[in-house]
Amino acid sequence: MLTLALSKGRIFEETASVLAKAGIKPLEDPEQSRKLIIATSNPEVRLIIVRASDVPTYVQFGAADFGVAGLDILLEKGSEGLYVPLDLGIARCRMAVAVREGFDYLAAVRQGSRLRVATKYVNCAREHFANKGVHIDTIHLYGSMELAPLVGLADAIVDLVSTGNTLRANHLVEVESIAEISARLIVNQAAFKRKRESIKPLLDLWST
Ligand code: PRT
Ligand code: MG
Repeated sequence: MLTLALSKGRIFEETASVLAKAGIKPLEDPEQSRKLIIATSNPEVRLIIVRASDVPTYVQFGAADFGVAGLDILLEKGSEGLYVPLDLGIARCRMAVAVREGFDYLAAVRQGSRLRVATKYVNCAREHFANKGVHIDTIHLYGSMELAPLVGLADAIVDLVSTGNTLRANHLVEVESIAEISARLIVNQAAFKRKRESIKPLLDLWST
């Protein structure tokens, strides 16, 4: 039996076509069902539904053999114990720095001001600004980062942007791009050795 860890929402939706390539069809829709373990048309493959940021944890500990995780999550949490063989090219976006319209970010950086940065990607933010030589205080949020600059909680945010609609709707502007993001297949290293015969054909299908 192979266990694949996925998160609901865009990762599940966009992974469906990748799974279909290998003839794997979930027997229930996780958006409708409350089940956290979902059987598939392939009796040897089941899905577990977890929070996006928990996918690497399940795979690292071998509770799932493989999973689909955004590069954002991997950059933030590291990928120790994981084999990351494939960029699935789905759930694309970019990690970026954004500020309130009218906030003079370049001037703040030039003046060496200490910036307050709200984000769920604290490690990525620290690394990005350290590389620029900009001092920051990070404020760790779990969602709705876009609100922080509007109510004076932060000068800037580090968040994911795809269409840019959320930034525009909240009068924020992107001032720097940090990384291009897409979803990666991650595999437990021990499982990859032990279950190579069942995992390898899937990897071959998905890498073409
Ligand atoms: O929502 P929840 O708190 O449960 O978890 P999550 O937000 O981590 O999961 P989910 O399903 O929203 O995202 C899963 C993965 O999808 C992320 O880890 C990314 O790798 C990828 N992804 C791709 C995105 C986006 N695009 C994206 N646009 N994740 C989030 N967003 C959000 C972004 O944070 C911002 O609030 O969408 C908003 C911006 O979108 P635009 O189109 O308005 O620019
Ligand atoms: Mg989300």
